[in-house]
Amino acid sequence: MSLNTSNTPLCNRRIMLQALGLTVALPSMPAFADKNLARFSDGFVWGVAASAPQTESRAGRGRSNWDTFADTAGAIEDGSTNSLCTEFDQRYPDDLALLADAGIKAFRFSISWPRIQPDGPGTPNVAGLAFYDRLVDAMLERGIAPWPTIFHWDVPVWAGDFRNREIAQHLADYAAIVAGKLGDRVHNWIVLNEPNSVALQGYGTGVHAPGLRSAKAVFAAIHHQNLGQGLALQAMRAALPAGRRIGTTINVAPVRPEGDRVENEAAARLLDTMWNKAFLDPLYGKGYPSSLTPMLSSFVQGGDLAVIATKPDFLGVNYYTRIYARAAGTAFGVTRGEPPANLPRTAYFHVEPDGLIEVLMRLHDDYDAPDLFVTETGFALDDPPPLDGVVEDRERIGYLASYLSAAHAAQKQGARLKGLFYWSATDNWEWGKGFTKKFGLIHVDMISQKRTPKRSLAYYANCIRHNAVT
Ligand code: IFM
Repeated sequence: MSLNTSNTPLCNRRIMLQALGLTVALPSMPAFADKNLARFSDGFVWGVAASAPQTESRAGRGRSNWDTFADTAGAIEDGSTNSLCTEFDQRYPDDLALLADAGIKAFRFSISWPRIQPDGPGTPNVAGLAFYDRLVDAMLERGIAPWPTIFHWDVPVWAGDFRNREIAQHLADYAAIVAGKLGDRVHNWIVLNEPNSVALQGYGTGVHAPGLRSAKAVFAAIHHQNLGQGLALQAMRAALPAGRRIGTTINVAPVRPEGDRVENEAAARLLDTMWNKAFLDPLYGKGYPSSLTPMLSSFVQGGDLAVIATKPDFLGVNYYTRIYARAAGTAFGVTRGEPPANLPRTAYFHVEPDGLIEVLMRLHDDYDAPDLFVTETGFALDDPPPLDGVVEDRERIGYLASYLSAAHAAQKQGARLKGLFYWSATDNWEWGKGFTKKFGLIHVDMISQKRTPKRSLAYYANCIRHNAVT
């Protein structure tokens, strides 16, 4: 089945998105008169996001779980590996210059754990820390606030995996080292990225590292990531100067039943519990959902839930699309179903801007109205090749406008939304999909490593200038 929507006329998509109650400006249309712009609150943080294992090369770091996975025949869709990615570790000055020119105010990147502790726990790699030192300084020099994520999925091989409880303390020790080194200049931190993706896709469906397919391993990975999150947050608070903010990021998705089969409704409730509530509920002091207790009880020790409930200063939300659930004879009784056929689709996910309002309001209503940042949202498209120094990605602009409008609508409805980071700064290595999915505001030719800005970067720059959806 083709996921390409490039044949859908822009005007049809605009009508469809307007039907969802969202204001959409497509690039071919004149911008709203200034007074009508949907403005965000003052101080709204406009950023871009990326991660070390998707952009940095392997040079100068230890081996990771994702190296092992990527080197396994057949694991990566296009047969690529992560050995070079976008060579961000060498080329970051060029990337930062393009982002600074566009007025990007914040860069969410991740620290590579195997670069800091290549061979084992304890003493860190001086050269690895020095690299992030330079990177942070390079951002600050260009007026870009660094927003590091401590753990964006790359585990050093020596640390094992999340079936084992010890990894939680290893993660906290590593987090404290990084916070101690960069905390004088870095004001905002994110501990984990999407522990739900790691648990379900890495330990359940096996499409991500470490490639396991085991229900028991999923529950171990849920609990040991939650525990590592709490321990790391405590260790970082102790290592950082006062006033620093530490959040954590979860990929929060509304889960809907596929079609109208009644058994899919229970499947959707179960998937919502595992995907969203297994992480959010204990983080906000509600403990684990009771339906999961039997599967988690062998992993939970006295005091764990109090550690996990260490409250972050903000919650990072990655939102791309809703998830559809279908009842199935799998170990979990549920599998991922198909979205309604009429939804527009990018080259990867389908497009549901109103789901972002749903997510942000749910977090506001159910989890103590936390400060929220959309730490990722973005669109993989089959972009045209660069022509005369630019990539004309008009479709991305339309989708981005609709998601920004949704974020704005949630802010108007009371969600304490403080910023948004587009995924991703550049095209990069999309895990098991290799280089086939291109999310960037900047095109990267993966052979020559040449960077070319896309039209969407200029669009995003314009939104930043007006602090509004334009
Ligand atoms: O590329 C990923 C990122 O690493 C985590 N969130 C989803 C993105 C797109 O699939």
